[in-house]
Amino acid sequence: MIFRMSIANPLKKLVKCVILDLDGTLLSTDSIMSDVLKGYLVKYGKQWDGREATKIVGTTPLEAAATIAEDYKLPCTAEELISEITPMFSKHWCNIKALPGANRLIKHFSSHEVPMALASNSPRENIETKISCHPGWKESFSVIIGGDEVRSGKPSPEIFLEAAKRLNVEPSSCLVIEDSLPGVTAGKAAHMEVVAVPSLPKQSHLYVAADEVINSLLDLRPEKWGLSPFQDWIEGTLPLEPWYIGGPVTKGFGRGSKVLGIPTANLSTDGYSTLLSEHPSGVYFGWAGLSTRGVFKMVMSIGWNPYFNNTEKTIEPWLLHDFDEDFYGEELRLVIVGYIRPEANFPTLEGLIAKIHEDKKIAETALDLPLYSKYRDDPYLRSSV
Ligand code: ADP
Ligand code: RBF
Ligand code: MG
Repeated sequence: MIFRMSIANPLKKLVKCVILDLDGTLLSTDSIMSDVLKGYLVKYGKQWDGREATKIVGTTPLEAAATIAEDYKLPCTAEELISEITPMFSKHWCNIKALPGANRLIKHFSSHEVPMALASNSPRENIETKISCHPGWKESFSVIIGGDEVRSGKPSPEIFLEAAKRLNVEPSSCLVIEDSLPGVTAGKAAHMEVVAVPSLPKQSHLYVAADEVINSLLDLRPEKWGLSPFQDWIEGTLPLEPWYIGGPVTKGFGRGSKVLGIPTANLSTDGYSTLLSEHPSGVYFGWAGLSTRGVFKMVMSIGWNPYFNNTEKTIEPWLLHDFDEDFYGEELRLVIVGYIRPEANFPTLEGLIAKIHEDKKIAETALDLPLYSKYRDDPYLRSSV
């Protein structure tokens, strides 16, 4: 089937199948991994500092173990580390959450009969255990291949070539979706199309080999690859399972009103680090409740503000109402109901400002749709502290 292309979504290449990586692409394995390693290293009197994350993402279990054993000068071999850590890890297998957009993507491709393969460096048995905790996943994959079923794992193309063979398609008809650099290297070496979804922040510039780099699975546009587009976008917005965040309005960078003419009522991220890390950076919208002033439409960014390149992930809600005074310290409650776009960088400040005004229009209109307007009455917005 041929879909009409827009200028924003030109057709890149036609594919027939999708090959997915698991850890860091569909599952948020990294945070569980860090927790387990933290606990494990304590035994040796060492402290996990998270720096190794970039080095081990996408490597084989043996390579990852060797890196850790070496970096922390552990008195054990990589094999011993794996056998000690596996039982610690397996307790958590069903606590590994699906990444935002993973369930949506799997449902979409399986209902449109796009064959899907799962190709992961982790052993086949572990893959099976991890996906068994997510209803509907196992049945959606025509092919599942683990790192123990090939001679060499990613970055070798072998695992992807084997997946194409079992799917009975040419490698050039496969679209690989990967979060890691070794995975992207493997996909390109297999002569496949590769979409990178980096799992670690601020790394996208490293993924030059990928055919496209997106910020999260929410940004995947299957029609760019000749596949059926997602049908859940409504008037430029993607409805989400609502999520909630609140607290007293704090001082931000002091530039929203001054530099952009767009005030953003910042919330403290204390106590919300897990929630924030679970939501991809990007532009969202919803409803904002101020304890003494009422409920207002709201559009916001979450992230590092690429134009300003902040070091902290912040929440920047712009309430779509003219207030005649500041309201620092007041309790602000947010219900986030939809997604608009990933954060972007802009060549000029005017470009950024114009885009934020476009976001405002999109949010303002969309919030009148019954699907979003119903949350205006959510008791969370009006409840006192
Ligand atoms: P800061 O960097 O301290 O957040 P801003 O220039 O972004 O400063 O201004 C944000 C402040 O402006 C908010 O904390 C709030 O007190 C006030 N404010 C006034 N109108 C609005 C609005 N429509 N949306 C958000 N904040 C507003
Ligand atoms: N900052 C960016 O660097 N890139 C963006 O794409 C971006 N989008 C935004 C969208 C909305 C709706 C809002 C309210 C803010 C956005 N910002 C973005 C953040 C803006 O830079 C931030 O509010 C200021 O840095 C104030 O601290
Ligand atoms: Mg602000």
